Amino acid sequence: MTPLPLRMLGDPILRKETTPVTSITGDLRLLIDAMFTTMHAARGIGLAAPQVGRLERLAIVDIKDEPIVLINPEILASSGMERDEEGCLSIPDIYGDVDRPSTVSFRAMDREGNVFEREVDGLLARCIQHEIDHLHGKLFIDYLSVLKRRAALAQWAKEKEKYPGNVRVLTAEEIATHRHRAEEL
Ligand code: K1U
Ligand code: ZN
Repeated sequence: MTPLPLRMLGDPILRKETTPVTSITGDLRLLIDAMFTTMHAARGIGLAAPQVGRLERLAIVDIKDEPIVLINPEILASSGMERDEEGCLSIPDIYGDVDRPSTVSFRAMDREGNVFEREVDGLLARCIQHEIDHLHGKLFIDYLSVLKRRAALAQWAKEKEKYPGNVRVLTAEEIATHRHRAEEL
């Protein structure tokens, strides 16, 4: 499956609210598969539909070979607070420390349409919160202090020149490296 082009900071779709998914169709499953291919080729641990130009309320995460599909995810409860570094496939090479609840419980639907609930912590909790934010038009840079956000945006002003039209098309080399790694598993 071919990776999808990634939308970069500056593309208005990243600031839009998504629309809840009402039925699990073959097209939705194809989108999920294409998102996994894209996320793995881009070396990410999560990906939300707006990052590939879609407004379905859908995200995926994969930390340590545990792929999770999140359809219409919602946080039910959270506790604790932890500061850690985040990155974003839509803002490559920009990182920042973000405070987030360290443990969250959430409800979502999987690719079969089954509703499930889970409590998670650590990097998985952080990644799921980051992806749910994407589904509501929010980005990790929104949590930075005014000074740190200004510095991040100044750095991005240079980086973004690599992405004409606010789109990142993965190179054949990036895709081949991902294929090679996938075949080894
Ligand atoms: O949604 C995305 O943009 C994917 C993003 C997920 C994420 C990473 C780190 C913390 C929270 C959410 C990425 O996969 S960025 C690339 C990455 O693998 C990474 C970057 C920093 C720390 C850990 C992983
Ligand atoms: Zn992101």
